[in-house]
Amino acid sequence: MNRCLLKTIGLALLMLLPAACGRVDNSAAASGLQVTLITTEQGYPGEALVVAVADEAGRPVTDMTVSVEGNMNHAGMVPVLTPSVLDEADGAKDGRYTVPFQFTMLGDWIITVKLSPQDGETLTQDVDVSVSSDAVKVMQ
Ligand SMILES: [Cu+2]
Repeated sequence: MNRCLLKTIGLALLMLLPAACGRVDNSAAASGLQVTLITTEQGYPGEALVVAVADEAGRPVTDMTVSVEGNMNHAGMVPVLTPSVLDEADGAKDGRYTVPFQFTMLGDWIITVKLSPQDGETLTQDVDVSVSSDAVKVMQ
C-alpha cells in the first residue's frame, strides 16, 4: 500500500472513533491536539469556561496560553473576548485551562478557542454551544 492510502485509512478510522466509543465528546483535532470545551452545570451568565488540551496520546498539554472569543450565531452582538490564561492560573497545571467568561445573552453561541504555544502559531477551534438559564450545552 502506498503512503497516501494509509493516511486516508487512518483519517477514516479517526472519524469513526468517537462514534465507536459511544461517549459524548466535543473534542476535535487541532494540529494533533485534542481540544475539549468542558461545560459545567452553571448556566447563564456563568463565570468561566474550561478548555482541556491534550496531545494525540491523551496526555495533558500544559504549556499553552488559552483565550476564548464568544460570538452569537446572529448578527449585531458585541463579541465577548477574554484575556489569555496559563494552565496553572486556576491552581492546577493539569491541561485544563479555566478562562473567565460571561455570556451576555441566552441562546446559541460559537465559542472560538485560541491556543497559543510558547513558540509557534496560534491555533483556533470553534465549538457551538447553547446557553440556557441552567446549563451551557455543547451542540454535537
Ligand atoms: Cu444575542
